[in-house]
Amino acid sequence: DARDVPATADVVIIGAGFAGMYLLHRVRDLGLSAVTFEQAPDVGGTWYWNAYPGARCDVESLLYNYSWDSGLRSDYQYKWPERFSRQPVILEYARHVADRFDLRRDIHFDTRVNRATWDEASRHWIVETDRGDRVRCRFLLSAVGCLSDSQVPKIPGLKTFRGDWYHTGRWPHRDIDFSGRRVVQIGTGSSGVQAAPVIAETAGHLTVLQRTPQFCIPARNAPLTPELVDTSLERLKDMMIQMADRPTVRRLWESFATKKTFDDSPEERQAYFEQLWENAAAAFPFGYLDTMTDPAANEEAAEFVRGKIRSIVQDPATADKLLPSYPIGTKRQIIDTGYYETFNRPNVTLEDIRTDPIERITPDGVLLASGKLVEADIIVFATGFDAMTGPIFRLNIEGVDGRAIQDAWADGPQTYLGLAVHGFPNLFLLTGPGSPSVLSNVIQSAEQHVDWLIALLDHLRDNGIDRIEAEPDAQARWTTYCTDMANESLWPRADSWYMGANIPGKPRVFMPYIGGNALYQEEIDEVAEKNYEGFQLNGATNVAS
Ligand code: NA7
Repeated sequence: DARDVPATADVVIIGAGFAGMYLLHRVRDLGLSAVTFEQAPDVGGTWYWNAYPGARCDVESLLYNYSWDSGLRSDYQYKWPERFSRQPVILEYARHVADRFDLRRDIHFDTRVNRATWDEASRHWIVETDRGDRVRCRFLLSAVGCLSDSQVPKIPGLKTFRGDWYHTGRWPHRDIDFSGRRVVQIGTGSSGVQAAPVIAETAGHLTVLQRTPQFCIPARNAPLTPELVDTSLERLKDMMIQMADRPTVRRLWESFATKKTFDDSPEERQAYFEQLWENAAAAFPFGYLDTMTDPAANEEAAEFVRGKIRSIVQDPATADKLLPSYPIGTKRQIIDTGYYETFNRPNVTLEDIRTDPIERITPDGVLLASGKLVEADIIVFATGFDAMTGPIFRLNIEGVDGRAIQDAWADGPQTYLGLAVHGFPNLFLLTGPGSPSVLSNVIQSAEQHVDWLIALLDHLRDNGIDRIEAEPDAQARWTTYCTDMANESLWPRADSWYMGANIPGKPRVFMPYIGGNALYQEEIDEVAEKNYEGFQLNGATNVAS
């Protein structure tokens, strides 16, 4: 094999997105040997795969980048072209980081890990790939991301379709020409809401098939002029501080708001919602302290947005179909650029497939239960991901006594700190279930996990410890704690991917930690300070490597 994959390493890292790249950099600094496998032909993770039209980050560019290298951050500060970066810009940034820190020499691209087996005798993981590689390592570090297992729903007849079809999360890296063509888009999450306005610009006709209407808040994207950078940095300063240094923030929503919904008079409330509509973007549901906890308060915010939809969309029947009914903020908050306006175009139609579901796909398009055939040259699946657990299951991890992680998590994911799993020693999950990653700026979450993990690896080495495993009690306590915290809020009330609700048969468990990065930092630091309380640390009885 000319690929030169070492047979042993201290660490195997899976994934070269933003979590994996930083991890590789730090692991090397520690003087440990690392092998990184990446299924894509390049770095970037999510930002490699989601190359669909309109793909854009919903966190501001000035926040959505690494903070661990001040030179890197300041070099880029005035380079981000827009307030919210487009996918190619972020991918370019990831490539720059890989080159700047010479990461590529330890990354094996186009290589998917398809098996990882714990060997108790030697206290090693044995990692295998689809290219026939086999590496023994002490620590297995998964940086596979939360939204990387794209899902094309099992709709009968897709194979018979005569046109082309694509999933937003596996978009080809070439131009797809929509001009004059009949496009059917299935799905109206963040991806669908970004894609539809862009596809509609050139398509002959676009039909959006909507299962659940969504609340979208205007992104207010804009070019980042030097002046805007300066004012934005001033505006975001608090947020940067809150994320890093404000452990007094006990809950995510407390970082943004100071007052409750009914503290304001109806007129004050209306005026405040207008302000949030103009400025808040994804923070809209956190404008008041109680939007995410009190159903009546939530309904005020929701009804305000419904009013906006009614006023933007000209055809009342279409506007009606677009009105969401779940508590606002409990599905991932979507920010948009011209989504509702798109339905005012003459070449765009909305079909409500909740009332008239998809029957099957035919050679000519999508057939609905009513017998209506929506003709298509191209089908775009913006149907999302098997979130959080999907990418981990695809690794086929077998822990102590050959137990598969799928079996350990049959009733939903159980972790300690969102990082470790009982029965799977020396395995760490970056941005895993039970961590704040998907309810935060995921780059910050990844940095938080990497920094903590690097300190741990250092500690283990210094103390000659070659086996670390989450204790079952600590894991049970953490899982219950996360669930209880979520149940204080309205989050579990929506059928969201946070709940596993988008995947047929997936256990309905609220997977993320909703406390936010600051509280979480406090908690994981405390565990470290107490000599990694909740972990079983074994002495080096068998240092075989
Ligand atoms: P999402 O947010 O999971 O959205 C997927 C969309 O596809 C959503 O509208 C789903 O409707 C719809 N969907 C999923 N399966 C089907 C089937 N079988 N039939 C019809 N419609 C379906 O994924 P995105 O890629 O948009 O965004 C993922 C995250 O990336 C996002 O939250 C940000 O964090 C970035 P549903 O609402 O389930 O009824």
